[in-house]
Amino acid sequence: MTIKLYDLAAANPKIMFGPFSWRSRMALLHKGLDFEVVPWRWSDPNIGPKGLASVPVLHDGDNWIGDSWDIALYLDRQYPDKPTLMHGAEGQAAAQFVMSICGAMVFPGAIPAAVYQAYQILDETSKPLFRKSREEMFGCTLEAIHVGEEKGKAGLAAALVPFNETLASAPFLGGDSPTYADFALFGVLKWVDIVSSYRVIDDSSDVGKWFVRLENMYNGYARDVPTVRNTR
Ligand SMILES: N[C@@H](CCC(=O)N[C@@H](CS)C(=O)NCC(=O)O)C(=O)O
Repeated sequence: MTIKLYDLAAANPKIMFGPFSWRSRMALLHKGLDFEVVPWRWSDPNIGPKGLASVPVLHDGDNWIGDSWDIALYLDRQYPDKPTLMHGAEGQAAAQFVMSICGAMVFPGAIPAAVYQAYQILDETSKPLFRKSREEMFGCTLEAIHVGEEKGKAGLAAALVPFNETLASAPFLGGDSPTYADFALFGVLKWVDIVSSYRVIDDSSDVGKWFVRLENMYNGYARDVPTVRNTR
């Protein structure tokens, strides 16, 4: 049975943009496993026999896994003969460090550009659920968080400074080839990229060049997905 990965979908189900799900998508691609992405909306029922309430969810045989980090650990454990996502404890620590920086800096830098744009592409049933949960989380309205293109680009660029410095001297956070540390950051940026009406990432920066490098890998999988800019 083909592996299934549930991802967050817009009103147009071809547009799937969950930041954590993108971490898992890249992990599956890196391992060279066949998989199918299943669109899931905020208004849909919980997923699988365990009633998992957030995406990504990975369904592989009898296994249902409902957290992106657990999915990464599972894939390396279950498929040790495929390319590794993390080289043991050292690689896991590096990936967790990147995830922490994403939580502390990259998400806060990206949210003003992305969150209201993400809301606007949802189906009408999901919109109020998303608005309520996010407004409770941020303590203000989605409109109050939202910034336009100039501030959106500048806010994200400021949050990416440490990564620019790293990627100026290595093609990937993992060194010569990507590891889960790369996918942890890429997931957040692909979310912003998919939901935004303009290209938020500066393609001329070292992070921008790295982003394009990853988009082009795995037969251009990430490059070729539907976004709000290429899908009507
Ligand atoms: N810790 C989870 C977080 C996943 C998460 O927050 N997913 C969001 C989408 S970006 C979600 O599915 N939210 C649904 C909800 O809260 O109802 C992971 O890394 O997989």
